[in-house]
Parts: sequence; structure tokens; C-alpha cells
Amino acid sequence: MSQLFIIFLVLPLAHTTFIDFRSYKDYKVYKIVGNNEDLTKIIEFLNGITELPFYNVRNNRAEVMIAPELDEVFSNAVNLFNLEKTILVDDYSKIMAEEKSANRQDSKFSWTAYYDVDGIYDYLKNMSTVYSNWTELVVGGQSYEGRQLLGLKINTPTETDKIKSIIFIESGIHAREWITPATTTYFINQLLTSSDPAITTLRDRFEWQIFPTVNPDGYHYTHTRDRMWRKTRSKSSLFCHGADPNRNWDYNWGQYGISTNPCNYQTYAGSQPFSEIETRTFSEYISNLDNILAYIAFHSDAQMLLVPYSDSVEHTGNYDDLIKIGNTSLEYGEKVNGEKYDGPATAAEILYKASGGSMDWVRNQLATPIVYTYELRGTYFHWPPSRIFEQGDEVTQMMVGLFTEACNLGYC
Ligand code: 0X9
Ligand code: ZN
Repeated sequence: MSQLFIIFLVLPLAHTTFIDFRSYKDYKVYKIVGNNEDLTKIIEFLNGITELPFYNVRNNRAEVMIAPELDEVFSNAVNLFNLEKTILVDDYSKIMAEEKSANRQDSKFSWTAYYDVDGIYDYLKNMSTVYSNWTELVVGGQSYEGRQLLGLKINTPTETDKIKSIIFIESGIHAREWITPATTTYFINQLLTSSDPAITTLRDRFEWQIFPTVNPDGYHYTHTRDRMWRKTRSKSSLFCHGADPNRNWDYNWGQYGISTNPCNYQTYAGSQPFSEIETRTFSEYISNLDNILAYIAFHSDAQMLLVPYSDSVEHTGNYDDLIKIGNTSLEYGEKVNGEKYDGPATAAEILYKASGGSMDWVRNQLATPIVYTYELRGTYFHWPPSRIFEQGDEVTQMMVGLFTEACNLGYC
């Protein structure tokens, strides 16, 4: 009994005290099929004895990442419920190796490698000097470890003094979703350098405020310590860190799809709404902007387009327009690589209910008419660096489609 007690006591600590880069050697991703209730019970049991780096339960199927030392406990739990498991990923470290090998092979910023926060910020700084007449660095907030939430404003000169509407892009709020900052800087590069009239028109018509990595501490941590980190890096309890910055906004905070356990790897909502300095300062920054026409958040990797609100199946406000605009956006995107996305729909309908997300707060607090969350593609947050451009081009066309239809419907 005392041995069991020690195992249960030590397991959670084992995951919080490592100082090297976590290898994920022999970590498996399993699929279990069963009813949502049983699956949730298994996940809750495992979450009670350890920190699961990744799990989700939806549509009567669960995907869960299991450390080798937990394999037996996991198998027993699955057997207890008479369920079957299949292996989706045999060794997550092999997937990670593919990302690293191509990482930063030269000193010039590119879209064939993933960059840590300093590399991304250097790129933004560099662009603000190369295109100094019509771009500007903007600081959207601060992080727990003292980093800035840095963005680029793009506002080309016009012949009239008409103030342009703002299109606001938030990316990388979840640290491990590496394809989102990469795609966002790709899109910035398209706006700055493309001579395609569809893209230059899009650029010139609006003021853009684009933030590639709004959880910079978490993102840095995924590059230096733990690839599966998702949250911020604040101190949440004696041994645990971080809150889910997409559960921490002050709209229906703490209601659905959240954890109240500070050690939960994924969805700890924080000690109170806006407990995290990142969401608090960023929401203040956004509130002070007049004239936001659109707020777009990028996540991965569910491959879908979500509309507000995320914790209700109710269709509100201009839902019909958002569906129409979203469909055009997805049609434009599909032309690039033939990839179909689910939606547009509410998260509650096609993903799961989740409260306290940025998109819902923006929609509710600021009444921003066009609000979307794009879930990009990937395999458990991995995407080969050699193929970043695929999603970069897809997203660029999705943006062209989105604003073509929005303007057709009279939003511009
Ligand atoms: O759970 C989330 O926050 C998002 N999915 S992810 O796999 N990238 O973590 C979905 C976000 C849905 N939208 C809001 N809750 N605002
Ligand atoms: Zn996410």
C-alpha cells in the first residue's frame, strides 16, 4: 500500500521537475472508442494520478498520450471498462525528431523550419524596418516571464484619409500549436511581398494587426523543455505551472471544457478570469482599439472553422452571414491543396464546449462582427517544417476568400 502511495505521489512530480528537453521516447498515442462518459472517466482517473500531456474526448472516441511507465495502468483501466484501444502513434519522439532535423539550418528566417520566439520577433522587427513606411511594431501585452506580446501593424498609405477597419489576428495562444505562428508569419510575408492583386488588395483595404505568438513563454518552453506544453508559464500551485490562455478570458469563465486542477496539462482555467498577465494585458490592448472589423484566432490541429460561441449550440447575431463567409473562405482554401475543413460551425456542435476563449470574449465584449477560430492541420500538433508553405498558402487564400465574401455582404 505504501509503495502504491509513493508511486501516485511521485508520478505527478516526475513530470514537473525535469530540466532537460523532455524526450517523449516511447510515448504512445492511443485511440479508445466507447461512450463519452466512460472515456471521460478513464481520462479523469489518469489525470488524477499523472499529468497527461495530451488527451481529447469527442464523438464517443478518445485520443490520449500515454507515457511508457503508465502503459500498464492505462491498459488495466481500458480493460476494466471493456473497451478496446488502438495505437495511433507508436513513439512520439520520432515525430518530434522530424521537426528538429530541419530546424533552423541557416541564419535567415524561412518557412522551412520552426523558430523560437526570439527568431519570430527578430523577423517582425526586421520587417518593421524594411517596410518602415507602412508597418509598425505593436506591443499587445506582456508575459509572465517578462516578454512582450509583439505584433506587426500593416497599414499601407491611402489617397483619402479614411480610417481603415482593423483585421486582428491572434496566433499561438496554445504553445504547442507550432504551425500557427509559422503560418501567421508566412501570411505576413505574403501581405508584404506578394504582387498577386488579390493579396495586395486585401492588404491595402484594411489595417492589419497580426500577433504570431501571444503565449511567448509557453512557446519558448515548447522549444526548450517540453514540446507538448500548451499553457502559460505562471506559477499555478506549489509544483505546477500555467493556465490555459484559451480558457482564461472573462466570458462564461470556468463553465465548460475546463479543469480546476492547476496541474492539469491542458485546460486549467486559471485562478480567476484574466488571472494570466498575457490574457489580461492583451484583452486591454484589444479593448482600446476602435474599429475592429474582424478577429481571427489560429489554432491547430482539428482542421475546422469555428464561429462563436464556443460553449453553446445557440446561433446568435449574424451567424448566417458568418457561415456564408466561412464557407467561401474554406472554398478558397480547398482550391490550394484540396483539403476540406469541417464547419463553419460552433465548437459546441463539431468539437466540444469550451468556455473562456478569446474569440467568445471579443465577440461578446466588443461586438466585433466577424469572429472566427481556424483550427489548422497536423498530427498531434506536429507538422513537417518542409511543408509549412502548404498551410501558409491555404491560409492566405482562406483570408482572401473570407474578406471577398465579407465585402460582398457589405461588411467592408
Ligand atoms: O480547446 C481549444 O481551446 C481549441 N481547440 S485546441 O485543440 N486548439 O485546443 C478550440 C477553441 C474553440 N474556441 C474557443 N473556445 N474560443
Ligand atoms: Zn489551440
